[in-house]
Amino acid sequence: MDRAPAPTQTPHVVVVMPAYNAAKTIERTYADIPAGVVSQIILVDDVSQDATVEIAQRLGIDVVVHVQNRGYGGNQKTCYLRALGTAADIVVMLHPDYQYDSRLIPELIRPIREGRADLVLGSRFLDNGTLAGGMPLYKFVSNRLLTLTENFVLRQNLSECHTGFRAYSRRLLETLPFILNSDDFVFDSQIIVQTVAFGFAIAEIAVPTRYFKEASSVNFRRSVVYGLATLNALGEYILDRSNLRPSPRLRKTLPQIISRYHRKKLLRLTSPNDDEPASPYPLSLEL
Ligand SMILES: Nc1nc2c(ncn2[C@@H]2O[C@H](COP(=O)(O)OP(=O)(O)OP(=O)(O)O)[C@@H](O)[C@H]2O)c(=O)[nH]1
Ligand SMILES: [Mg+2]
Repeated sequence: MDRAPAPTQTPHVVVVMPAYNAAKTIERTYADIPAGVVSQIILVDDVSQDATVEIAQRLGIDVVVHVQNRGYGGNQKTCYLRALGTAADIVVMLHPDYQYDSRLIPELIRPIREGRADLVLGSRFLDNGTLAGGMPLYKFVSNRLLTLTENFVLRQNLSECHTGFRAYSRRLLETLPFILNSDDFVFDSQIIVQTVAFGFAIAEIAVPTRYFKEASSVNFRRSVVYGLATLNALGEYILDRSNLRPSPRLRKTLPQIISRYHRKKLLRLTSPNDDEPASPYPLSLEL
């Protein structure tokens, strides 16, 4: 895809936090978000069994509450729909478990601001502190192997495809049909595959690795399921590109799969045939 010209004005940056039992860490995560860079913070709670919602509300964060547990990917779908319902130019996904250093948000969004990329990944593998930061050895090895496979299949040169600290341009979120993705953790891998399939550029910045008890709930079994599901997402890409099994997830755009009525309200990328003007923000949509 052609690079968008570098925006001259300060972009409207919205941080979304997919939350699940984040009461012990949300305050620290919030405190580190740099003032003056972020216009709005949205937390989507996926039926936490602790005080996540109350604490987030007290901090002044915009909170969306799921009444049913939807999973990590389902949570992100609500995050991005909500973000698109605001005036966001750039959307940052930040885990509320204090695993990623939110002070790096200005660095994370820079490649998008400069028109160099539409997806930026905060990589824990660009410096040498990954194991020292506490990443379990089995996660380190499987992350490396999966990332190598993803680079090979997707023809990329990324150091880590499995980070939870990411920035997206609005036009990327308005294009990828992310609501067709999994509700589980593999959502993150599917977004990368879609980003490549739709021809957007990916950039990386280095972020420190930070593991501690509250920051990590994914155990060995869930990691294996995630790894296999990621390989499946790559298989889907290969079959689609070779025309053996076309995949709507890799071909249909978001405007093609949401209703015309909502499309006009939610998306800035309106089609030339759309006659009515887009509605003003804010809009509160979820699946
Ligand atoms: N919606 C939802 N979110 C979850 C669930 N389990 C974990 N999360 C969220 O998903 C994110 C990632 O999960 P973590 O447990 O932190 O994963 P991790 O072990 O740190 O993963 P790695 O960094 O890859 O090692 C966090 O923001 C959690 O709040 C769940 O069942 N539902
Ligand atoms: Mg974590």
